[in-house]
Amino acid sequence: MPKRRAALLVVDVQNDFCPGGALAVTDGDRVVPVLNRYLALFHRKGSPIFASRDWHPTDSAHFKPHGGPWPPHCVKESEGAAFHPRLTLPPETIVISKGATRWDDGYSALQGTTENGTPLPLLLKQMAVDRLYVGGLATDYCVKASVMEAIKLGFSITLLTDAVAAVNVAPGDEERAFQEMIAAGAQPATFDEVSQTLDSSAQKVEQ
Ligand code: VGL
Ligand code: ZN
Repeated sequence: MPKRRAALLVVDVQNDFCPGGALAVTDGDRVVPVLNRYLALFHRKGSPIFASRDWHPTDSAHFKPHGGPWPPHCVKESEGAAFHPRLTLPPETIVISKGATRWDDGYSALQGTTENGTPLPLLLKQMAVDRLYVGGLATDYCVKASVMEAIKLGFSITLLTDAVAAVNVAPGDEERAFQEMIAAGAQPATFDEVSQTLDSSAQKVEQ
């Protein structure tokens, strides 16, 4: 049997979703230091790391001026679409772009592709990844959409509850998003729990 493994998926930690950005999540940048700890942990374990980014064309139908619900944000190649400057992505990080065509909202990272067009689900299968540890922005949109789609596709999910932040268009959206993901099978965890789990599974392999 091929070796099954865990990977980290950092969702949309981009300037436009952080304070001062075009679609800022309240305190969105508070996820950065804790995600940096997860990034260091997965890097040290040699586990795959994926970072998704919203990567929209200027005329995206997902933008208000073109009939969508959102102010323009994360326009591909723009400063707003860049990863947060303090997010320390290791060099082996695989960047996944999504929402890159006019008609594609791209909420779920599982709809995204690598630079050369490989869809993320195909890549995960090729890499024998069976569990995704998911954190980032925003809990009630792209994190939720990514988690729900990954579960549908058969992946196990650990939701990094100390490394997500919500848009909260309506009060309580974050809480409802948590409930929906957990009801679908996502397992909530925080940094200490994840680091213990990864350390003990590494020991099991060695025995
Ligand atoms: C997102 C709204 C619009 C997200 C992306 O990354 O959660 N939210 N586009
Ligand atoms: Zn978007």
